[in-house]
Amino acid sequence: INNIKVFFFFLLRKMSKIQLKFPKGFLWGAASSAYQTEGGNTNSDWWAWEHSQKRMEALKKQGKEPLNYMSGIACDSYNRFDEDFALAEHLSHNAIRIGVEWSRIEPKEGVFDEDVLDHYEKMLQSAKFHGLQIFLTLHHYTNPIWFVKKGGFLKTKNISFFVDYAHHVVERLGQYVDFWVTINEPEIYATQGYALGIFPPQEKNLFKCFKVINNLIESHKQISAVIKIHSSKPVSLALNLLDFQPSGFLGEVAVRLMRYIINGYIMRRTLDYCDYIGMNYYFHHHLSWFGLRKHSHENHEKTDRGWGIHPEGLERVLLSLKKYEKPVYILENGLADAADSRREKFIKDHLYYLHCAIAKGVDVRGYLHWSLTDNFEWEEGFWPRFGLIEVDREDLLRRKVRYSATKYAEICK
Ligand code: IFM
Repeated sequence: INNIKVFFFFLLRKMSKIQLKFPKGFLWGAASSAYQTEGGNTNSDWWAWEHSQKRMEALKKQGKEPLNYMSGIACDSYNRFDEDFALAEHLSHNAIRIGVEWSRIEPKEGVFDEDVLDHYEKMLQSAKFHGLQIFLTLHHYTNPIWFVKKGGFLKTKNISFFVDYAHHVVERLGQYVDFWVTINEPEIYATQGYALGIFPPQEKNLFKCFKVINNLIESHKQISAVIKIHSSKPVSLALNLLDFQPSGFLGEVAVRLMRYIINGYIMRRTLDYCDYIGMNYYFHHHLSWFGLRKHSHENHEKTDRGWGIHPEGLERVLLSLKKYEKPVYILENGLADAADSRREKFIKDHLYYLHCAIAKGVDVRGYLHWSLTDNFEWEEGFWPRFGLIEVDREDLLRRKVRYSATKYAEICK
């Protein structure tokens, strides 16, 4: 019956301007992270890496200008957060995902900067003032330098430092937070940093990667226990879930395996410590036989980063979560699109398939587009433009609302 319903929705949508109804209380908004927007995070391992000789030389060898790959002042959101939240309100958002930066809050081991905590309190108050429910991320790829010197997440005994920091944040800022996000994309953090050698510390060691993943899982468990004591608000991680599609019998086997390992490993081990499922959706992989994979077909439409656009995959991923019987929030979904020529359709198509999943019984309660503003896209620097709002780097970081943002605003409204 559900399939027939979805089919007719599809037909009607093709034929007319049908309005899809989303559940009451659905959260609409955008997401960002501290390091990618704040600027000036000099105590962070990423900052140290961006300025390292090794990194600069590697960039020069590729004919790239190192300055374009340094976060620097980023979007200056450390100072301009109120302006950004006002724009989100103006765009009819009712929720926002933001982060706090550990290396600012605890620049030295055991030293918590009260001025910085006061600053973050003002930031959260501002988000509330602008009518936004807050998803607060505690860890989004970056660490204090002192923590990394101790071995970072490679060492199980270091988990306690992270938990201690989280404890401070929960006690000090918890009253403003509606949803906790402990760790953003632990699997991406670990694979990019410890298996593929892309993020700092640029290791290529599967054993270390696995160790880091397990220590992040343990960190999440311990922090969720702290949150249970000091805050009544729901907690989850932000997992980057992929859509895998098979071709041929061997492809089917590969897909099942990948779904079990890549999407399932952290999920299964943390589910009892999550009140909701927080997920990011960007990728589709077409598997023909084990080990051989393609992002998407050659001629498929792609984002500026070359990622295939597969909105229908979102429905498949969401349906795979139904069995867990937990509310789901999309904590990130977006595209690099400097010309803003694909974003409106991208958003509408993803929301259409999200709605299909709801119609088939998945309890999806919110959608946060990545990202509110253009920002520092990690190893790629500033060129990928993910923002609903452009940040003009040639004009004092002036914010300019993109056309697609106004179309998304109509839906939010
Ligand atoms: O910019 C990143 C974000 O920090 C984590 N998720 C994916 C985004 C786009 O690459």
